[in-house]
Amino acid sequence: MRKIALVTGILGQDGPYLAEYLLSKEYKVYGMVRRYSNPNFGNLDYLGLTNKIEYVEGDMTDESSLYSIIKNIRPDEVYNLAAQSFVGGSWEMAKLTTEINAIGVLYLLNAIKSFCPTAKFYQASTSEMFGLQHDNGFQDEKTPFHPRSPYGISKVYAHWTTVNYRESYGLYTCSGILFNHESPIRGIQFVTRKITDGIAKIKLGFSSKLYLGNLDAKRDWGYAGDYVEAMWLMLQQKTPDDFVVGTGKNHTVREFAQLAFKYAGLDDYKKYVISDARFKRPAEVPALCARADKAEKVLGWTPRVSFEELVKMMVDADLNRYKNKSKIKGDKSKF
Ligand code: NAP
Ligand code: F7E
Repeated sequence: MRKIALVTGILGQDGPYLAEYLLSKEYKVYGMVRRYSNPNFGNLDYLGLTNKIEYVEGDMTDESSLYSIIKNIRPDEVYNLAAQSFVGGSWEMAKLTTEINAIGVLYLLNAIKSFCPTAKFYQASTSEMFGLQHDNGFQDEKTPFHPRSPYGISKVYAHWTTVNYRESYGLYTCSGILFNHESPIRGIQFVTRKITDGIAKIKLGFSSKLYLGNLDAKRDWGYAGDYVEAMWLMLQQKTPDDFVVGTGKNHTVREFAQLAFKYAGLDDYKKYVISDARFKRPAEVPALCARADKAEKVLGWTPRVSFEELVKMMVDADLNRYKNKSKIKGDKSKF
């Protein structure tokens, strides 16, 4: 019998990589999509997966849709990747962010508890829960949380609800505390993809400048294709638990930009990058870096793609995209 997995957030960045991984393990994969007049299957298309997935319509803010999906599919594993995941936008959309990322998880866990309590549940938690750390050191499963945005706060709620449903009802629930992970299908608003997309536009003459916010922020950036394996491994253990997942190395936004520009043959990034207050946040998370020893010890997980390989992969992908596009007039940096 093929195992059944339900993946919420299937159209985002991680959904397609996870689906690809699960399909390689012969799972039947159901992907939950919101109702749109024109849903965007671009990321699934990019990996050639669009026709390999069964789609179900549901929304994290609509309890009854989640109940119906769990009742009808009765999944073996549920991967909750759906979220309003853009930190920068979460101040402007604090209520929506909370409804999707926090209350939505409560609805989904209640659906599992009521209709399919044997399902194993993965919650996409985040290093943003650590937020402000004063020691400029490493964060692991024992590090106290200090979220700095409505996004981070919503994820702390979802994290503790995930833990609480394990402790209260004996459900198999895991919280994967993942640090930043990127790829050629990363959303265009996130800084890494904004940089590589911007470089491709500059390199091919579609644009001349790149507008960024805080260049001194430090992040632990890994490759999304590596991180979905950790999600799956968490649900294959004898007992459910929570894990930090990251590379253990961090870099500033400036270092990412510098390397990416250089790799594209544009030696001096300073000629192109403009500091723009629009992209600074009301409260910044200055530096994050994972200590993922537990994931390595218990799950046997380590990242494969290095920072340098990741930067190159993303620059190459965006250069190829723009080589295939007709010339866009003007310099309209929207984000
Ligand atoms: P992403 O690209 O933003 O994808 C999120 C997906 O959630 C999108 O496909 C979106 O659907 C869907 N979604 C949003 N609101 C929804 C709603 N109300 N109902 C149903 N679906 C909804 O995010 P990602 O980078 O793949 O990340 C996956 C998960 O991991 C997220 O929960 C994120 O918060 C978390 N996370 C990400 C990172 C990272 O570095 N990438 C690190 C730690 C944790 P539409 O396509 O319809 O908009
Ligand atoms: O910002 C700085 C910004 O938006 C990274 C999400 O997947 O990872 C992601 O959240 C850093 C921040 O990612 C710009 O201020 C400078 O310090 O790429 P980001 P994020 O906020 O770390 C975590 C783990 C998640 O869970 C989230 O869902 O870069 N930065 N200039 C900029 N950021 C953006 N977006 N745009 C700029 O122009």
